[in-house]
Amino acid sequence: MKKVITYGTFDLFHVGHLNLLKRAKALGDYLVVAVSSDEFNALKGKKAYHSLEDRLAILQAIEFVDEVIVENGWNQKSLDIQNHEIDVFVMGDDWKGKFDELDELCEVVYLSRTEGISTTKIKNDLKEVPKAS
Ligand code: C2G
Repeated sequence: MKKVITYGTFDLFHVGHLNLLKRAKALGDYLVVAVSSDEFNALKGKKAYHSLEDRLAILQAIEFVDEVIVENGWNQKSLDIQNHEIDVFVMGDDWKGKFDELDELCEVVYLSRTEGISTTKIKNDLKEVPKAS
């Protein structure tokens, strides 16, 4: 069984996240998704709209996601890869080059991001919507 892992906040879940997860799963047979805790997001300078509990529930409901774990910090990836016997580490290419050192443990793949959508764009676009009178 070929195991794949990917990491992210997955806040305001959108088609860019879905495309990434679908393509990550297509690289193997089993997909582990590590979801950033609220505390770790604070370290990343992000504040998710949805709680970790809700973000975990959404990912667990995706049929092709096989396992969901929590990401508590930058440095757990190599341990996760070893503990979960991961064959492929996947991230969107906004992270290209950032995790190359993991290629000592498994294949490292950066997939192109889905253009035109992001959690930040959703938040900004909604700010501009005139309030219903
Ligand atoms: N993504 C994408 N296309 C988009 C938006 C996001 O392919 N339009 C990908 C990102 O490249 C990432 C994943 O979806 O691989 C999750 O994105 P975020 O939730 O923004 O995660 P991020 O804050 O990048 O956290 O240790 C790694 C970090 O936890 C990654």
